[in-house]
Amino acid sequence: MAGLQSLMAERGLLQIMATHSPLSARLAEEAGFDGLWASGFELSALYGLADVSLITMTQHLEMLRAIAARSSLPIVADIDTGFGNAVNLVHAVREYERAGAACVVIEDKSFPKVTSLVADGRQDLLRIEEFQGKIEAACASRQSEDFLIVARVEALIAGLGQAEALKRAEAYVEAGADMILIHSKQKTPEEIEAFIAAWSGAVPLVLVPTAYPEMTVERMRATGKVGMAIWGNHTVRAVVTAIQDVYRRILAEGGIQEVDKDIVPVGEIFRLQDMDEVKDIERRFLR
Ligand code: SPV
Ligand code: MG
Repeated sequence: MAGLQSLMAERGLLQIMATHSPLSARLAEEAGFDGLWASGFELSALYGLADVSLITMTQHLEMLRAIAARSSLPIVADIDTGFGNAVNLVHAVREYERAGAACVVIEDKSFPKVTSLVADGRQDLLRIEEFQGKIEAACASRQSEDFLIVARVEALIAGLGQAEALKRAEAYVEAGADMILIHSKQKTPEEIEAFIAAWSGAVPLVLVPTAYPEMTVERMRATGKVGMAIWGNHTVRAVVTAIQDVYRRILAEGGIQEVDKDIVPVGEIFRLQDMDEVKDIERRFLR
């Protein structure tokens, strides 16, 4: 599998789709995305839980391994705060690299964290030096240079302003980060565009434009400084939209007779489960 650096060199901006399951990963690959975002928010939602460090590393890793087994796309692993301090992070980096991730994204919040996009969420950041230590530890504990360490700057989310965000991003690059994920929850792209304009371009940026959807692929490409766009929670939101609609209709329409034509046939699920291969194995080897 090509590393993310070489994919970026070849394709420019990579589009990375959120995933919470092997099934959604497979659909993202078939749709043509460049990579997968193993999102903590999506997996938390799958468990019906808030994204506040309740999901354990083991749960997240287990899902990532299952995803890696069913998709050949590079996986960008959202490891939140790294599950603790530099000691926990070293262990996490080793485990995620071994599990088949292409990259880890580590955010500069304290553990336990609060999800970034919620209004009035508690957003406590680590001291810059402490997070630099974590980034250095992460870089020192990877096996391959192709395994990217992405530092996620939450200063804008915490309302600390551009100067603090830039100071942190520069400090994290100095500590060895391969890319900077700069996150914002403003409803329009201006805050992020101001950051991008001020960014030296020492390493490429990663954006998660969930809160500011007018930030199109074209607009990100035009900056020349964005290496990855993460569509952060569009899989779980699409799933919830579809489920709510079908459930409502089955009750309102008195059965499944109307929705049947509007949802994929069972055969499509068989295809995604590789049932043809199962039949082939049975034909050849069951005696
Ligand atoms: C996630 O998808 O888990 C993220 C992105 O970290 S966000 O929830 O928008 O902060
Ligand atoms: Mg997350």
